[in-house]
Amino acid sequence: MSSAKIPKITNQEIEAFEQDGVVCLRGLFEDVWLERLRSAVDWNMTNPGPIATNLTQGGRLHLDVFMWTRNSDFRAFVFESPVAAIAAQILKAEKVHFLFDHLLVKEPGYIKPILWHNDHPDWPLQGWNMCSLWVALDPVTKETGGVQYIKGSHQWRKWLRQKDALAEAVAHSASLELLSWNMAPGDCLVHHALTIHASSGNASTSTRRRALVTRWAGDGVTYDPRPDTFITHINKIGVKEVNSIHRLHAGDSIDCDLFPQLWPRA
Ligand SMILES: O=C(O)CCC(=O)C(=O)O
Repeated sequence: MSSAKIPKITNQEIEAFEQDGVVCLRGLFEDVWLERLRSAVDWNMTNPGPIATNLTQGGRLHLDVFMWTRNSDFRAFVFESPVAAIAAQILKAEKVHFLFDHLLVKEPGYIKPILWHNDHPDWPLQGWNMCSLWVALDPVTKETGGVQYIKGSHQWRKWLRQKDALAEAVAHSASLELLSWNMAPGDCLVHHALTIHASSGNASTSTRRRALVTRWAGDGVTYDPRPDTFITHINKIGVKEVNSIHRLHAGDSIDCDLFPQLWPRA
């Protein structure tokens, strides 16, 4: 059991998440966590995992996933910080499973946008109660590549991938309301797995944009090993936890070592 203080998410914040598909929660993570994560990010950028992505276009983009299986600081954040308790409150869940962590570093000058999409299509899961917690490790503005969301778009229940031309067309429809926030380090966005979102590159010449995203499933989520999800390249991460997912069948609950249940805490 962790000694981390558990922040109370208000009913208003939970309602904003349910209605808008995203909410910005302020100042939830103490500096000690942020410092620990920034050091872990530095480590990860010089020791990327087997399915990390590094692109250089102007500046550098560094993406990695499942760092918790290889690094004790990322693991401590997931298992011991308040993230699981926050996800449980937002999803009003009796229990939550951790899905994976996802690091997105946009260095100054990186120009390529992340196009409109939502997250669920890439996950080998079925169910409604899934969200991501996007934690800012730097000050974030639209200029440095902050995320923008289409308000209420989770309610459309559409799956959109970045490659779908439809996603761009939909996002540019004049009648839609976009949501975005300037953020301080330690602020956190929580978005539903079906909320459509995008971000620009990092136009700053000096400010980094490091974000750690953790992805969560609440009640009623089941396994759905569709071939067009991350399940197709999961073996490449080469860690023992992966074996556990291969014992699941379509429709099973997601109790396995790769998706540990972290709320309630053991
Ligand atoms: O960090 C970004 O710019 C995009 C984040 C994103 O697409 C996600 O968290 O699903």
